[in-house]
Amino acid sequence: MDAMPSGRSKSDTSNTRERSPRRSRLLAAAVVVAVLAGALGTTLVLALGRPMPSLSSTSQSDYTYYRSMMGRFDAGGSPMMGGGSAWLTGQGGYIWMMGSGSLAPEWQMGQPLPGFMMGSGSDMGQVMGRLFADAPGPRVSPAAAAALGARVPAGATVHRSDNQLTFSGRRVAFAVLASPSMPAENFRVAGLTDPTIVVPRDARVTIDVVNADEDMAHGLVITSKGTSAAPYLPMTTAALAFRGAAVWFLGHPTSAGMHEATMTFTASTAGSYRYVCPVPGHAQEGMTGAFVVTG
Ligand SMILES: [Cu+2]
Repeated sequence: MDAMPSGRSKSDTSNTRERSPRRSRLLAAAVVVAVLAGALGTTLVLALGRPMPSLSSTSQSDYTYYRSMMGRFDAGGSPMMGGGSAWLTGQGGYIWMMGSGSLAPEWQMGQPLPGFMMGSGSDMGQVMGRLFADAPGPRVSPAAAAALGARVPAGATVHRSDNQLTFSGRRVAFAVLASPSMPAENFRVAGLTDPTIVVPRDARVTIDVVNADEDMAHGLVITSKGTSAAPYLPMTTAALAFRGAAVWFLGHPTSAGMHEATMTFTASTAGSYRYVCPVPGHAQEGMTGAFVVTG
């Protein structure tokens, strides 16, 4: 796994999102908190301006794991744990780190992870993969994952010469393996690599995502735009195409198996979209493909 992909341009890492009025109003208060929090200053300024979604029932167990992991940092007497500790361990910090059905984790949009979490590592995907290796949730064996990545889903037609997978019905379900062919960064779907996926409008889409990479976090997000504007950080310029169309990241495997998560959404608007791995740099390295909703 090449932790430092070539071809990054400095401009790709700039944060071009617009500040909302709500966020602006909160800036003054956020700066005060940021001073207290020291190393987490930038984190807090950005995070406090966001709406706070409620956690779904499925994310509650993740949140419990998250709080316990962050508590270990706190107990270790990390120097950053001044005013930032409660915030980062709380729901705001959880969303900052883990994302939601509509909000990207800030670290996948170019904000640095807190230094105390990075340790001696420098690659955010590797750090998150390691921190969340023991996170709760479904696991699959490597053999079962390989079978999922090769399986042609019900109701789908494989067009191998076009590298395309086409669904005809309104019930769409398929599995995606993230980075099964290391060191290549790509997705495996129905035996294809980064295929174009075609579904009819209003299809109810369920995607099973498995992280098959031994030392790296990966995710799968369907974006409203292509990746060309910000190839290193696609989520800085592209919103989610459909609410819920995101598995922001999965930790790397352990002896318990590979992490698996499921997203479900309705492909309500015809158009051409992209699926990407939102971890910085991964789409640029090849973890992306077209997602087409026919009218
Ligand atoms: Cu990835």
